[in-house]
Amino acid sequence: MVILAAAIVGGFYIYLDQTDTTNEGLVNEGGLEDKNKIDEAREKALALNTDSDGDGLTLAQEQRLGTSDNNTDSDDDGVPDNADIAPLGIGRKVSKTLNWEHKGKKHSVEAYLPIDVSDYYEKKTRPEHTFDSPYYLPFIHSKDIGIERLAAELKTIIDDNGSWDYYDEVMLIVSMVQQMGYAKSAIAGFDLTTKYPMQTIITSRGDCEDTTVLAAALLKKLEYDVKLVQLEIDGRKSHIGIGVWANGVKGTSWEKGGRTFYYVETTTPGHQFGELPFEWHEGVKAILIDI
Ligand SMILES: [Ca+2]
Ligand SMILES: [Ca+2]
Ligand SMILES: [Ca+2]
Ligand SMILES: [Ca+2]
Repeated sequence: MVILAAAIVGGFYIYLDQTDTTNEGLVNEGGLEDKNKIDEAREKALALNTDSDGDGLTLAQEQRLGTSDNNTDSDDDGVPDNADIAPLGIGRKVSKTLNWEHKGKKHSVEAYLPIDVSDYYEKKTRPEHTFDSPYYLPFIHSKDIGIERLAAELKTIIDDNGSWDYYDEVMLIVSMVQQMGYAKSAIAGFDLTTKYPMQTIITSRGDCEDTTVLAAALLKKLEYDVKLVQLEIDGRKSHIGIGVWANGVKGTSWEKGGRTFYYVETTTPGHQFGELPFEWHEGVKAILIDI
């Protein structure tokens, strides 16, 4: 016999379709379903509010953007999801042609510069300037898709010129940087506002610190053993260049960690591997900075 009954529980009517007098099973079944649904909704809401990858965007925000909550940089361009104006890698890009001469030959590369990446480096807060390794590392090792592609283009030029030796390879990269227009004070000093490599490429100019950071970043990406060389006269830090590991070259060098590093100037065209500009020959002290 089927008994239909209604009861008021907590102000709501619950209709009971009973097939036996105990009706216990059916009442519990309906209540359990509702409870499960509520729990499910609550869990979903909580999950939407979590930030599993810790990039500052919740799952709900990542879903709206189309990014992943298990990846802080969903399009792998070096810009975190929460700072990326094109987080899915479909942003605009500008191209910059870099022309220079090396070993009597003209070279040209088209630098790929995504706007979302340059925007990020433009807005990025800079650390307080110090003359040491921890300060320079973020500038040189920043994962920057524009610089990575430029390094790959330079590697192709090197590979296509099978007859070049180690010094020619290093100087192909350095001479590209040397031949960029440089800020007026390039050789005279620097302004303590370090540019990220991408910014120096975009403006194609910088002081000695900017060109040194750019050259070091490109050489490092191509796995050359490089240090920064901070030059001091009378205790005053006046100029900066790079030191590149080599054996038995003529020129100015210093020892560090059992290896010899030769000075390489990054600002002015024409300076060769191991050539310290004459301005820095008298009473100069060099500090080699690991990068
Ligand atoms: Ca997240
Ligand atoms: Ca993310
Ligand atoms: Ca990104
Ligand atoms: Ca992006």
